[in-house]
Amino acid sequence: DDIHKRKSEHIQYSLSEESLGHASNGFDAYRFRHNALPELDFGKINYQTFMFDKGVRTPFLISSMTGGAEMAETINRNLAIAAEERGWALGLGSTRVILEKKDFLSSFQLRSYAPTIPIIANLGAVQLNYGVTADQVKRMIDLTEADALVLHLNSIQEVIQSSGDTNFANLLEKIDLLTTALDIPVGAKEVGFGIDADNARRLRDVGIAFIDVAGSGGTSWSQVEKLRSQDPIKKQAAEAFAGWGNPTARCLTEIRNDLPNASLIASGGIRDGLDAAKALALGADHVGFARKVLTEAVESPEHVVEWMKVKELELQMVMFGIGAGDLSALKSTDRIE
Ligand code: FMN
Repeated sequence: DDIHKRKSEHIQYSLSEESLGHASNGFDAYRFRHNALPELDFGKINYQTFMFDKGVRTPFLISSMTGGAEMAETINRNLAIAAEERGWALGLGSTRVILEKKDFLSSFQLRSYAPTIPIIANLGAVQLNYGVTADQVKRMIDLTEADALVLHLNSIQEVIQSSGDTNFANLLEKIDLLTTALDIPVGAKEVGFGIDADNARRLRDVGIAFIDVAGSGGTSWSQVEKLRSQDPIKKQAAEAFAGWGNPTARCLTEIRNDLPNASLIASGGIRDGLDAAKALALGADHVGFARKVLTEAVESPEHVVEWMKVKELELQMVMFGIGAGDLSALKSTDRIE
């Protein structure tokens, strides 16, 4: 399973409708109650915030996607240029490949395109069971000039992927050692099946500084790997998981309820600025998009920027629609039911 071929196929298949599966993101159960008298100047609505002590123009981020494939270099450059222009944070795809091969390092070196925004490096947590050391992770962070690292938890994906890394035993202990060894914030994310409150607490207890729930409702990694798989047994088993996962909205409400001070990112099936606004109102501090932005990133930075402007306007309109002048007002609104 050549890693570069795999990454290219991930991009290709995750753009197909079938990669969506049929799980819900949970946001349709909520509605905002319109406020006809917002008592606000639309143009003065402000959704700026902070991430890892950096001021950012928006609470949005591009979720960890790609790198290490031919197409990924263009995609990542397009994403980085657009994110810098609009003040979005940028998640990198799994940065493990740069430990293995120097060829694709340039697809992860995006600081020159994105000098001011938060950049988040990414690694499969399971790699800690397959020989990746804290020193190697430090090198990854240096090479990418990242502000933070996020470890992804992708158990089900690894099972369907050919020769996947499926030993997920004793990971908490390894994560604990890693968070102690690093001097930047280390977060944890799923890749589309969600992190619940129990696991958020277990992760917090081993030094995890932020959680990206990456719940269901969007890209389904059992579906993506099903589409790639040549193995008829795995293909059939993957099909049964097309509706698997904890809905993103539910992960947020559970974690916010149990861990009121957790630093929380919402992602997984976020379609638009309305879903994003609901996520913020339900307890998220930031909101991430993956698949939706990928469809623009294969085109050009301008396509990404235009798409970002739509998401920002949708958020601003929700805030106007409920009379929330800034993010703290949106987060404490009682106009969600
Ligand atoms: N998540 C990771 O943590 N690391 C990755 O390397 C990674 N690669 C991805 C590649 C592609 C092409 C896509 C679409 C997603 C990838 N993801 C990866 C998962 C996303 O970060 C996100 O958690 C997931 O797609 C759910 O968000 P969505 O419904 O908006 O797509």
